[in-house]
Amino acid sequence: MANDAFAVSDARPSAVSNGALADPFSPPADSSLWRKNFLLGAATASYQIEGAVNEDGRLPSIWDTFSAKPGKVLAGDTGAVACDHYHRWEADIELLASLGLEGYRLSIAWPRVMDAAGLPNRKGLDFYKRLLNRLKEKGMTTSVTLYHWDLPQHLEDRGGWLNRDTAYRFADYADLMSRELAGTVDAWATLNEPWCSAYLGYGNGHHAPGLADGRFATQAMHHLLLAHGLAIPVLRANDPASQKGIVANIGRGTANSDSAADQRAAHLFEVQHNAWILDPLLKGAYPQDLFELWPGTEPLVLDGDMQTISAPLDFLGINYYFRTNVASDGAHGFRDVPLEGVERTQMGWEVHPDGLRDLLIGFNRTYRNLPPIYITENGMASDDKVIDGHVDDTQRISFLKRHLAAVDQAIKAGVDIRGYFLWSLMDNFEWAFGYERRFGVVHVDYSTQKRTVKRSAELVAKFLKERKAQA
Ligand code: IFM
Repeated sequence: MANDAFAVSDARPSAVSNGALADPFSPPADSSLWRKNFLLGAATASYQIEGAVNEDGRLPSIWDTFSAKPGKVLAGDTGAVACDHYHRWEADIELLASLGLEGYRLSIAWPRVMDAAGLPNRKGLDFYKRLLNRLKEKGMTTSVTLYHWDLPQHLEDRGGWLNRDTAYRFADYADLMSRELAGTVDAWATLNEPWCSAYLGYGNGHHAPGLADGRFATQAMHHLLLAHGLAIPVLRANDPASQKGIVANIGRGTANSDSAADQRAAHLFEVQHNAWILDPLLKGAYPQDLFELWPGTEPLVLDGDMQTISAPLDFLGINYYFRTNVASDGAHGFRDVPLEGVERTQMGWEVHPDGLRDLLIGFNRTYRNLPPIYITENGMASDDKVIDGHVDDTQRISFLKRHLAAVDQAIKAGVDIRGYFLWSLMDNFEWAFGYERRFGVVHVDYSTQKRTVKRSAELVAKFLKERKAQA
């Protein structure tokens, strides 16, 4: 790891004056995290953990197809088995509950619950019913994402997100799920990270379905957002007591210099990463700067679409991981200028908690109608090893502590943030990086499926126990 600045010092137990060990995770006494109504949970996603891709009538998804193609995923890994959560879900929920986590964010595999004719697949539905019922028995707050990238392959065969019809099929799927699962879901998120679905899936081909054309990216985005907008009233009608929202991954772009060109480059980075999604949702229009950055990529938008897309939300889910330092590319765009000597994770992503704080505060200024926020993902990958039955993930402990401090700072600056989900509950299939990159607070040995609670999870559990015990 090219990283001397890696600040683990506050993540290691150190002697304090009375001889006790300082807790390297516990937030300071004045942190908003001590508020009992600040939800702390963990997140996962269907294709990344479930496995059982051919069981009980599940249809193929675009990720089954994509990961089967040589060279698309590191080491040729696929989600065929993953964490075998489809069979081990009961033990996994016990583990989640044993950590004292209060919320669980999961996603539903669309190809598991609906057939190609749009009819329900009972066996798939029953899996999620059992899962959600058990979570509720455990007193867990449940956050369910309808689409975390595993589009049924039969829909991709008809154009996927380039086909407007997929948005209507998504609304049908949302209808089925909210009729079947109403009462067990506290929060519905329509989409996870439409930026990744559109840009990585259709813009540069790094993700399924692997298409690479800028015009595809913007059109796919429009249909994804339309799908979201069509689903919201359906979810409201079928499950009025629950919260409805969407999850966006946001990126911090900083300028490599004070020059106007580099400042503009950083602005454009954030336009394509954040405003591309948040402006249509919260302002009902695409940012015009986007089409200066990507000329000729305006999507086909029909009358009424933007109104559908900008229907009010109960919450906005925010996923944050890193910052990107950029400079002008000398034309209309930006280029990455990776900084030297900064702390990075196993993904090579720069650790930059201030980026999360600054973006949250900025959104609160830019969008007058910004709904309450949940941090629906935050975490990091490290090459964790089990040694004598333990995983001492010191960098993650420090990472989480610093990002939670950034969340606290944003709350103190007036942003309405209601909770935080660790990404991820357990190591899992990290998309194009397969199983090499470990994001979990629980380690998974993929040869035995043994779960080992990492030190980070132990410390989160300790904090939650202390918080619960407070008057
Ligand atoms: O693993 C992913 C997750 O599926 C979506 N958000 C980012 C995570 C880390 O890359």
